[in-house]
Amino acid sequence: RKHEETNNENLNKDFCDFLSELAQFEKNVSRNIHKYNAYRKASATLAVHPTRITSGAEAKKLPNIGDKIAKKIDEFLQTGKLQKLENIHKDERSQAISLLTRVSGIGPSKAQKLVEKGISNLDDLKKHSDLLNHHQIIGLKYFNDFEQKIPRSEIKEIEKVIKKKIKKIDVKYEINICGSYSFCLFPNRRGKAESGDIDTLVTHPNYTSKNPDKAHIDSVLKTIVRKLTNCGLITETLSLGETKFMGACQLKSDLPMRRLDIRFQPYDQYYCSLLYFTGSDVFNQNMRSHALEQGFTLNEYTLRPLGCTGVPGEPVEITCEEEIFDVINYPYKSPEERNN
Ligand code: DCP
Ligand code: MG
Ligand code: MN
Repeated sequence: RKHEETNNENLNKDFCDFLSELAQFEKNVSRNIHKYNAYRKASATLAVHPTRITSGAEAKKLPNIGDKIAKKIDEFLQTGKLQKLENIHKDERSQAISLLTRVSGIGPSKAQKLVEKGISNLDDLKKHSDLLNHHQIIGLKYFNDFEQKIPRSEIKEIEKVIKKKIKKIDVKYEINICGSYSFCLFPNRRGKAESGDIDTLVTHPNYTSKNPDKAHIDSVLKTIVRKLTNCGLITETLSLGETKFMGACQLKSDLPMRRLDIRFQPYDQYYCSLLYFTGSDVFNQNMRSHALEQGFTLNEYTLRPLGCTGVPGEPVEITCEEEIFDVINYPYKSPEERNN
């Protein structure tokens, strides 16, 4: 398999690490989504750069790296650290918010509110479970489990169970495990890929957005979740709607609980969903901006042309992923190449 042969060592991993940490800080503490995106994109650029960067000036020639990040690279090269991160590490409020956002279901805004109530660690949080919803309570319960990366081999096993159980309901279901499993996000030398969760996309030719059998669609995902719960794979439901399930699963009792996402999408929107759910998120952002430049709006459901007034027209009919790239004149990239 291609991903297992990939031998791209990230020669700029130390830069990527501090950029990712800065990104997380901007997202969770400062809540500056623009800076978050800037750091994420810079990190993604450096992660695939084939040579070791030796100066900020050299980095600045690459896409997504401007003056400020170039300066940080110089500072890191000269001092081995970043003063900005040193300061963040010393700041108790920042540390508390960062920790709490690692609980599944707790976002930056909730974390901030909790910290304002004097909650700064997981023990405090356990004592105040009255302030948490069901998702957050389960997120706290399985904090350590959910933090552990899932080996590719385990996802393969879970994939088999999911496919078998869903196909048993109806063989016409199409099931795809997407997200970071679909490619190697940051392949290491041994090609061991790991994922944060399991992203499952499900569709069925009888369900299209034009012919929505409302009542029936409503029961589809619930039936799937019930079957997967009854067979012991799904252990917790965090949220369950018509098209989106968030929960936990466990392959064997001696393995950690894993985060499982399932999406049920109409057949005619399947390829836009597949593209979206395959990611990465940075890749999606870049592709969407390119689509806009070409006069199209792309989201997880449809690709639509923008009229001169900027109003989206009827969705373009899409029958495979490649077609989406074609329509917006974007060079095709296989999932392995969609890291940024
Ligand atoms: N996605 C996106 N923008 C977001 C969140 C998600 O475009 N803000 C898309 C791209 C992701 C996919 O959904 O690849 C799945 O989301 P995950 O959060 O599960 O991310 P990954 O699967 O890529 O990484 P991980 O291994 O951490 O699960
Ligand atoms: Mg994922
Ligand atoms: Mn996910």
